[in-house]
Amino acid sequence: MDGLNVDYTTKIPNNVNLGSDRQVLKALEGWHPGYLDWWNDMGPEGFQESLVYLRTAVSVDPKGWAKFDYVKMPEYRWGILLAPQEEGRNVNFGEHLGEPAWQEVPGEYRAMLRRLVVIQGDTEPASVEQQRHLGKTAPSLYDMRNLFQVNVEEGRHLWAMVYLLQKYFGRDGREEADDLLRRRSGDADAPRMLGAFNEATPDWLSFFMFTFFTDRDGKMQLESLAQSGFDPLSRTCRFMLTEEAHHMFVGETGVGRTLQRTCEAMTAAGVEDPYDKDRVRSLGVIDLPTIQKKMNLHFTLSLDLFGSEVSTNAANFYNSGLKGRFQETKIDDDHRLTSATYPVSKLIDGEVKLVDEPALTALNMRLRDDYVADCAKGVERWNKIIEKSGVKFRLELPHVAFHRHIGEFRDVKVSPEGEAIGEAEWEKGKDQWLPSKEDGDFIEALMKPETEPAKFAGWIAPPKVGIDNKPGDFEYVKIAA
Ligand code: BYC
Ligand code: FE
Ligand code: FE
Repeated sequence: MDGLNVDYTTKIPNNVNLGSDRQVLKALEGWHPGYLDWWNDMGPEGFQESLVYLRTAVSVDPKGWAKFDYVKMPEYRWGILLAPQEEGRNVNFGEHLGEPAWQEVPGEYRAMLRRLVVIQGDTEPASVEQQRHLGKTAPSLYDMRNLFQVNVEEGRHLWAMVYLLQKYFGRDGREEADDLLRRRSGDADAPRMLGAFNEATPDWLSFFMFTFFTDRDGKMQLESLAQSGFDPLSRTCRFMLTEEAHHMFVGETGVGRTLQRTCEAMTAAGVEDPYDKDRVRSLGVIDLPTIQKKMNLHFTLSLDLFGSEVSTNAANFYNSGLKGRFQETKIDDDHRLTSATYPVSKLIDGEVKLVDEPALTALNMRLRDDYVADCAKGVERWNKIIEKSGVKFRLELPHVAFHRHIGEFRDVKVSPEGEAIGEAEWEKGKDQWLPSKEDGDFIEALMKPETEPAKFAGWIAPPKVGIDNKPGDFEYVKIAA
């Protein structure tokens, strides 16, 4: 049964032959109740009894894995789904280049690999925790369904990492799996591991920015881990990436629809100046400069997720064959990087400059560059929406040195244009560059739920097409009284 179709006869749906892997099945079944407790406590608040039109994977075949139906979220069949094993797959980079990919954990890399799996696993439940209050302010049933789809899939991503921990890391793997349910986003004593996953996601514009920018870090990291010489990790990440695409779709179209609605309202009311905040806001839509500020915040929080520009951890991950580069196998070089260099941005005499560093230690920087290029394409698609409406405004990604907490720029204040500035200038500018308390209050006041089919809150345009080709008045969530 290790293959395309998913076995639904065991309690935990899977395509990894859990039925004949009793020990791992038992460990997972032992973890399951704690997971459900966590989901009920920390998952979408107020909607656990509602019927949600969700897709569930029934096969990992690219054409057939999505099946849509109404389910109550706690009854969603979270499964263990790996992309099919590729015959004769090798380690494709680092010291072990050309050796057969590992089906078991190489002893010497055990600790490093476990750490990577735990960090990846930790982000998944964290995002569910961050988003748990959003159901109550959903701008439509369509959006509510998308939120819940993202949430159950992040839950499944946690299962994916827990499977690796329990199958390949024995006792300490089981302890790590328990700890993944113990930490909490934003908790003072037991926070989630990475910075961005302890931030609040207070409103729907944040949610859309998060799924655009932070889930896109997820995409880049999963792409790098999908290159792993540890084959089970690679296969798991390859399947997770198929789900990730929908998360980024939710973010991109969510922001796009917000922009569209703002521009439509401005045009209809004859407001030409996008900076005339009071008039734009009086139309019940989010002014474009505020959307830019939200973008600045979520972009920079996500840049921090790439770690330091120069990192020996990253070099070690690569040398060991555990974590590759974005699209490693498509890159035309030696895949060892023993003598190559890569330009890294650094602060020198108050100016941001590119300095060549050994390519091995610059891998975080390289992945971040690939990420920024991917983000920039999405931002241009947003700009097209604004342009088409005739409104004169452009969104721009801020400089990578702006508002950073990790790496080269964490101790300096830099403007969105990339100029090093003093504390006083920062204080003066920050409310124009990042969402202020007042911006947050305004957006919060707009977040009135819309729960009637076919209706949308006034600050966001309806989508062009429904999910699963459903008509506009489809009841995506049947809210339990
Ligand atoms: N916050 O050499 P450095 C996703 C720590 S998102 C706090 O600079 P390294 C998702 C670091 O751990 C993808 N701490 O960095 C999205 C290290 O600590 P130790 C998640 C940080 O290790 C949306 C020290 O600083 N997956 O899937 O090269 C919804 C020095 O580290 C941070 C992964 O990240 C931070 N931001 O790179 C749901 C993939 N950054 O060792 C899900 C796995 C660094 O001194 N993780 N530190 O104690 C990795 O590959 C790496 O751990 C990182 C950091 C890229 C995150
Ligand atoms: Fe995920
Ligand atoms: Fe995601």
